Amino acid sequence: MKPTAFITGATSGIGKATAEIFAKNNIRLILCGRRIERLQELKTTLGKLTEVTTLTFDVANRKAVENAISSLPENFKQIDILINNAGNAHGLSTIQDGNIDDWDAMLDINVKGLLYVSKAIIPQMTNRNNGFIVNIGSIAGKEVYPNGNVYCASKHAVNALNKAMRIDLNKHNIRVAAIHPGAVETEFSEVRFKGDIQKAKNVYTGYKALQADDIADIIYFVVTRPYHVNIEDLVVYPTAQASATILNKN
Ligand code: NDP
Ligand code: 8X3
Repeated sequence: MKPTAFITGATSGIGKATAEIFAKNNIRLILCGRRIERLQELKTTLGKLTEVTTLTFDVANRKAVENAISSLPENFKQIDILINNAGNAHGLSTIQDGNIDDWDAMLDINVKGLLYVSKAIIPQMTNRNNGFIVNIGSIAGKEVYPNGNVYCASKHAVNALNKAMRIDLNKHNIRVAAIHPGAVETEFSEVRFKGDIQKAKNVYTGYKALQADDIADIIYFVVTRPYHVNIEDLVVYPTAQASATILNKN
C-alpha cells in the first residue's frame, strides 16, 4: 500500500518542494496551509501524479487544527509520515526592540502549532506502532545569533521537542527525525521582513543559497530509508555558510 504523508506549510518553499518530490514518488499527500488558492493549484497539478487532499487551517489555532484533522476522509485517515514544516520568522530585532505580536506569532506557530498537529496525529501512529515524524528545525535551533532571539528560542524548542518525541515514542517503534537547514531561498525572508522584497532578496545575494528542492531531496532520502534506519538529526548548510553568522558572500 502507498504511504500517506501529511505536510504542513505545503503552499510554499520547503513544504511545497517536499510535496512535489513525494508526489513524483507515489506518496499520497495531505497538503496543509492557510492559502487556499495555492492548495487548490497544488491539488490540480500534483493530483495528476498521486492522490492528494488538502486542509486549510492555521496551525496556531488549536480548534482549527483538531477540526481539520478529524475531518479527513476515511481513505486519508491513516498518516504514515508527518512533516512538521509550517513556520516562519517574524521580524529581526534586538530583544529590547522586539515586537510582542511577532514573538506571539513565532511561539504560537513554530512551537505550539507543531505540538497541536503532532498531538492530533500521533495517537493513530502509536495505535499502529508505525509512523515517521520529520520536524523541520533550523540552524537557529542549534545556535543563537544577533537579533534572532525569539525565532532562535522557537527553533531551540523544536530541537528539544524532536528529541522528546523520539524518546517518548521509542517504545512505539515510531521514527522521529529533525532537519536543520541554514539559509534556504524561499519566501521565508519576505515573511521575516514583512513583505520588504529588496531586504529579503539581499539575504540570498552574493552566494548560492540552498534551494527548497535541496531540502526536499534530503527529506525524501530520510523517509525512504529501510524502517530500521532513523536518521535522527541533520544540519544542512549552503557551501558558502559555516555557521549561523559566517557567510562567505562575494
Ligand atoms: P516559506 O515562507 O516559503 O513557507 C512557510 C510555510 O509555512 C508556508 O507554506 C506557510 O503557508 C506555512 N505557514 C506559516 N505560518 C502558518 C500558519 N500560522 N498556519 C499554517 N501554515 C503556516 O518558508 P520556508 O519554506 O523556508 O519555511 C519552512 C520551514 O523551514 C519553517 O519552519 C522555517 O522556520 C524552516 N527553515 C527555513 C529556513 C530558510 O532559510 N528558509 C532555514 C531553516 C529552517 P501559508 O502562508 O499558506 O499558511
Ligand atoms: C532560517 C535560517 O539563519 O535565518 O531558519 O535563522 S536563519
